[in-house]
Amino acid sequence: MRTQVGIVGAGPAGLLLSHLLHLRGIDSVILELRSRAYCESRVRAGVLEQGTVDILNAAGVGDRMRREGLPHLGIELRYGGAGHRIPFERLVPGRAITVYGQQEVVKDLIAARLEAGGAIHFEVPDVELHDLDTATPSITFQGQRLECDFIAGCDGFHGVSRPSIPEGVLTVYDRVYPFAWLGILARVKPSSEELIYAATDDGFALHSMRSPEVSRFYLQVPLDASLDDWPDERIWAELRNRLETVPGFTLASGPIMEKGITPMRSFVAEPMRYGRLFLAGDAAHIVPPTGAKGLNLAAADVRLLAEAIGHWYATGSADLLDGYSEACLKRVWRAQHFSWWMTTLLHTFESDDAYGRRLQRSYLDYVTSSEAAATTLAENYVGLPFEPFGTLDA
Ligand code: RFL
Ligand code: PHB
Repeated sequence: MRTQVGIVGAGPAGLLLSHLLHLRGIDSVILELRSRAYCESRVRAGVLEQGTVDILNAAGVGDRMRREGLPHLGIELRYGGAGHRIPFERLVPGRAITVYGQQEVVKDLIAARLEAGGAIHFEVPDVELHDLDTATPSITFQGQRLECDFIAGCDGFHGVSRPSIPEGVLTVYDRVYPFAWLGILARVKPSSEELIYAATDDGFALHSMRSPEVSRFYLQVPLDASLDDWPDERIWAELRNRLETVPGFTLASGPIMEKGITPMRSFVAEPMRYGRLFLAGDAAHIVPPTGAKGLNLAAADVRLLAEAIGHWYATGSADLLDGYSEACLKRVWRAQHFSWWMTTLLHTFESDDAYGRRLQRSYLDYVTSSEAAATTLAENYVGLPFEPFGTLDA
């Protein structure tokens, strides 16, 4: 088998890349470990930056997102017995976020790829990458060989692409946090119109949503927490404890449809390239979800990768391919800092002494009282504008 771009992974990065390449007349084949049903039901991110919404709309896959997505013009920071709104409409006029589940983005992209005759192979277990430092890289799986001009490693943090790069090529930067997030999806009307990021002495909680009937919540839990320790009643009690901290707010509960625990980690591998293999999305970098940046970074990476590969086919020049990693990493590091900062601002660190807790409180007070500090949060949260790259405008 032969294709122009072999893509490992049918998450948001791989699917969107395949679609953006298709719009440029470039052929690709996606190889995915899991089933289509699994990919379409994996509950993860929910917050799309303005730039991500723009990419999906420009690519013609934004119809359902425009109908069902929930545009938000602010978030609430809740601590010390009061709520403080960060008003995007005043601080970053014209920019907003859209709450639309990652699995809905994945469904829309899979549908668009299949409708356009795109090749996605699901349930492919034994992908291996070969000859990455030559002009004829290839992928083998289930006794078959896929020959490519380029390979895109879009297979997430635990995929095969990054480990296929020889030892010594990548520099890895990472930080592991001493807690995890327990996330639930519940069939209940959201108790708030906007997302609530709540910092309490008992830990962080987040109130998010997916639709007028479905809410999404997260609780900071110990790193070694197990779902067995968290029956539904305990989850609701702890959510009430951390969210019902302002006068007049009561949290509605309902049947829990999904539960999961995610450790929190920051990670970057540089450069995001080895020969003809290009890494994109979680395969190259992950952030703790407090800043809601992971999916958005994946979309920003493949926007540049599609442009760089398109430029190579159109002109024969490798200039943009050579600039890909550096261009991505600039945005990646800004998001790394913002995600670390939001995590540090809002979580309880057992290692913190009383002095550390007072510093945290002082910074929260600053962010919620200073226009300058609130603008810093707002412009990072809604997503900084793209920089020019090739023919792509800012
Ligand atoms: P994905 O989505 O992990 O997709 C990788 C795909 O590769 C497949 N794969 C393989 N395929 C073939 N062969 C192999 N050997 C393979 N190994 C793996 C996998 O099955 C999968 O289908 O990576 P991608 O495309 O880079 O997308 C990244 C995002 O999924 C991720 O960054 C976000 O979900 C992070 N994230 C959030 N990001 C946001 O922008 N906003 C948010 O609000 C947000 N909230 C979150 C999050 C992630 C969370 N978890 C569970 C990690 C909330 C949570 C709780
Ligand atoms: C979500 O709705 O899943 C979500 C929202 C905001 C975050 C992380 C996750 O920071």
